[in-house]
Amino acid sequence: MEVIEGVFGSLNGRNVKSYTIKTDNGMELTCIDYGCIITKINVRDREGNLENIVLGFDTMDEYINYSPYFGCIIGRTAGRTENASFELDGVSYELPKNDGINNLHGGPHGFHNAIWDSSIEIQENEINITFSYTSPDGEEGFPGNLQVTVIYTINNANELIISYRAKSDKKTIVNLTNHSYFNLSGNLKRTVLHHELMLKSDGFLELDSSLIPTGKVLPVEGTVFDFRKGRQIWQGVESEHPQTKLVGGGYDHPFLLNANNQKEITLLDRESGRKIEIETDEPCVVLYTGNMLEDHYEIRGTQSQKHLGLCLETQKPPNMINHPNFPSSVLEANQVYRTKTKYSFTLI
Ligand code: G6D
Repeated sequence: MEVIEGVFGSLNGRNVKSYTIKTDNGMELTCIDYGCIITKINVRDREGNLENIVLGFDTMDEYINYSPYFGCIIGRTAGRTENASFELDGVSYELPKNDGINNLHGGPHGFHNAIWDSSIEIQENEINITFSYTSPDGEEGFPGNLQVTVIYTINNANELIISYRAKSDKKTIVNLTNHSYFNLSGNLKRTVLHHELMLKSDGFLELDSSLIPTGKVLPVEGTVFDFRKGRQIWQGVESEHPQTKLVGGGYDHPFLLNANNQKEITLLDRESGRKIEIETDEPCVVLYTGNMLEDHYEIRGTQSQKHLGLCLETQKPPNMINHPNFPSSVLEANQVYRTKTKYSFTLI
């Protein structure tokens, strides 16, 4: 395996480091310590063409000016928090209202635009990039000094494993994810409308008009939300289902996973032959099909547009902080938060 370290740019006088990892089997991944952003993943198609399969930029200015969370780590909390507030043990905490009256993805100064400390460990068949960040008590309204570690492991099996660990000195809430937008066509030749997704999920969370989960689980049976046997994305984009129309034509929904670490998520593109298999220990994955991607900027020469990429954000159900029916995002003082998601890049 090969590693190239470099300087991607700078922010407020601090250099932003980049790491490019090349496996012995044709996969390349570049990430930076600003938001732990994955800026590029190159994998081969069935003809052997090595092309990029994620939405990303090559300059800090583009990330700062245009990026809707391309490739970054989201925290302290993925998704929307209703009324930008939550209560723990009778104490109410107020978060920034950066999505109408709600909080989105931990606020405007969340983990996505922090510069993390980073280090690299090189082994024969895998490379570990460790990002660490201390979120001070009260940052973006969250209680507790939270120490976070995210490790990107890239190995010669062409896998990316993201391991999350966090610990707080006070009771708080934590719900981390990676917000990469995938497009398996290669160098954004096509949208994701004809990508095929398989999800082992019998139910998804209904959203209200401000995209907050209502707490109601809707069965996928007989709807365009049924991905159990595979489905192409355009079917949801063109659907008249009130929930697909609510989110701008497509999906932006948390799906409850029936299983963990059993190839529960598969995304494939038959034209290129590329496939990603995702396994996680998280109870939920948010499928977001880029319904709100804007078109006033280019991505490496391709005009941005709706459905140019899709996200599969493994996490706990958003906004379910103390809900009796769902896994909670509450983290007790000195409890260790630990989750892991594996992405395997292969061919059909
Ligand atoms: C939109 O509703 C979606 C979110 O799910 C997504 O994370 C964001 O765009 C980038 O707000």
